Amino acid sequence: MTEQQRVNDSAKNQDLDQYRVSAGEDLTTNQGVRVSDTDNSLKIGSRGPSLRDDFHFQEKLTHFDRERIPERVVHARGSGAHGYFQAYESMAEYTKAKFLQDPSVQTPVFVRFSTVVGFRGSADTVRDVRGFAIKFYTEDGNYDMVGNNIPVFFIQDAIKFPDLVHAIKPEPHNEMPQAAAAHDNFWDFISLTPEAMHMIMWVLSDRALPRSFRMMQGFGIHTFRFVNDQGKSRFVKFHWKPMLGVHSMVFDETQKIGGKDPDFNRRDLWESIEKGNFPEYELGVQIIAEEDEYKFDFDILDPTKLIPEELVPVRPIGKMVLNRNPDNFFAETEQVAFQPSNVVPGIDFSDDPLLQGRLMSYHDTQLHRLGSPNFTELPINKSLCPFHNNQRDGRMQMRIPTSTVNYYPNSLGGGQPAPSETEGYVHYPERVEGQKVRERSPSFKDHFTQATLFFNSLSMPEKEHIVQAAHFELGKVEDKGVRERMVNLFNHVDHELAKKVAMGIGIPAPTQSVSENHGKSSAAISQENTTKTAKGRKVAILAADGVNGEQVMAIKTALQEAGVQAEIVSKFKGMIKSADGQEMMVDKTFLTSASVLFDAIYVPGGAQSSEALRMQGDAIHFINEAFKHCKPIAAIAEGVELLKTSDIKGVKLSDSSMQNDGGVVTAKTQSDLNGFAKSFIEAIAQHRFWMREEKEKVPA
Ligand code: HDE
Repeated sequence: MTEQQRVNDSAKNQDLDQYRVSAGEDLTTNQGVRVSDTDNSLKIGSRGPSLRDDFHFQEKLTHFDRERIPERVVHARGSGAHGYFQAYESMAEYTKAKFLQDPSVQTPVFVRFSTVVGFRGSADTVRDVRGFAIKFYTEDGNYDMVGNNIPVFFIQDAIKFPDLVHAIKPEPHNEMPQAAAAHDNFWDFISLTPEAMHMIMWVLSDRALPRSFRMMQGFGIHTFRFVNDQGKSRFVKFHWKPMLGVHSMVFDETQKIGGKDPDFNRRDLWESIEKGNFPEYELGVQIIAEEDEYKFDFDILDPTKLIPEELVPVRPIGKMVLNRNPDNFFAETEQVAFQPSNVVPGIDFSDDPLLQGRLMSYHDTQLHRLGSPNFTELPINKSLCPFHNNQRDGRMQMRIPTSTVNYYPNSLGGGQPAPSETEGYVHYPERVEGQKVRERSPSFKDHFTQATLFFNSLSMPEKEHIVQAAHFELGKVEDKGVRERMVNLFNHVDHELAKKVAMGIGIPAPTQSVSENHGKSSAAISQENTTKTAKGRKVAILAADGVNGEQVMAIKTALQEAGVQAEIVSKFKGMIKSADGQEMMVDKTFLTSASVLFDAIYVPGGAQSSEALRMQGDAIHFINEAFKHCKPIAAIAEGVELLKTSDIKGVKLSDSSMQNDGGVVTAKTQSDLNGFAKSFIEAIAQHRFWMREEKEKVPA
């Protein structure tokens, strides 16, 4: 079966088909009455007052007046995609979840990626956590895995969530800043909430600036349970690993993209799917036996902790492929309603107090947002398997229940619908005892060991990015007391880190460390250790009339073969003519694009082209900026001469044979175009050349 057939064959796709409507031919009212004129309201005389008789005008405006629903209180900005999940092998030993039994079964999924803090129209590339929510339409009902791209959370108890969100959202008096944590209220709250420090380290790291939704991890965060058909339970943590590796951008770049293309991540997801470059993620699990619940030096119910992969390896159990864009943003991506409480037999909850609160909050928020308990009947939310119960009426009931009884038990309806003795969901009969208390477990008290573990696990450039991010975030905090308290908290994580942070935010460096750094690390945490591939990247080819056609086409073809998209960027849209007379289409101009929207740049030769670009400040800026952001740059022949006129420093440019110095691949001649392309593609796979950051910065 081809991928396209598979997409069309998906059970959910077929299910959605009954709801799809085309634009139609004749314009009608919502009652189906054909409309004769939709541009002029009904009036007495062409300059006279409008008439109440104009039912079309009234319907058109009143519908328009009600077109907005409350945006999500968090995760308002999101992008969705359809796809499927397929298990690698049967997981029957661990769980009876039907979608994890048979490796030949493809379970339809709908995924929504999101930022957390910004409003629905905010920029994609802000420093923030990303939501990673999946609805599995399984044969046993819908299962929602509502996770994030960071494996831990800010707080340990759901009762603090409104405070956290109030603090991070724009301030209440002036509604500033938008989609940013860099303000007094947030850091005030954090400086008084030491349990957040592990999460804060992740949020200040490159993880909060994903290059693409296709290149970020997902985590269930909480500990859940797998339960098999014998009723045996094991604890489980969920991980999604992107097949393209985990990659990020630099903060300066993301801030610029916020203006150049606020839809950057959404567009990337959409275009990749349209082009058939389907995003893929592997689902992995960490499984912990019940008897091992207490064997760690942290509590597995504490959502501010991860389980290092060195202690419990992640076992890959299946793959998710996203292969279809939604037909309609509102009907699907906006109306989709995720709930961590949507589980299927074989998956159960733990007593994590953050998870426990979420089990209530999501249902509540959907009732508010979508306005009726019948939101489960919206096409995107409807389970693929039938559902029957006596919860019937309420706003916008879409179905027509035909049974004359609506209660249980009944005899008049043949006793149906009746609970299923064999297939019904049975909650894991966990034994619990204790007194009612408002307390935090003493096992939740250590807030710094894993924050330090995270910091220790990073490469030098990643550590440096944390310091810079802290300088930015806390640099925007007016209140000195808040900044002092934050330095104190960083001092609990790592003394050297605290000193560096203090230096940039006008606070005296702490003179003593609070506790010795334990020196432990976990390799899986650093993005340096991720999959590295050129696949899925985007390259700008800078060119003007007189460019060397062969040098453009040969490299473009090689890039495409490696799964890299290449676009010609020039001064004007339209066509340029190469030195050998080929007409080449310009994809973007220096006005409609920017280096920040590409992963790498290539400057082919051609004396006339090189000279024209030299005279264009925008072209030179393009090169400087890409260099500043540590991106691979390739140039050949006269293209190398152009690089020499830019501000890039500290790398050797070829005067004879081909060379790659710190991600700048240059060749004086085109004697080995294949080798040149290979070297450039290897550089693209490296993603960034951080050593440039240690040197003097290029102005851009
Ligand atoms: Fe959410 N969260 N959350 N959250 N969350 C919502 O539900 C909430 C938390 C996450 O694309 C809301 O439908 C509480 C952790 C995602 O539609 C709301 C707590 C994690 C999405 C809500 C948390 C998440 C949401 C707002 C503290 C990662 C977007 C709109 C206990 C495991 C789903 C909505 C989408 C959305 C409540 C913390 C992930 C208000 C009370 C931890 C991915 O119900």
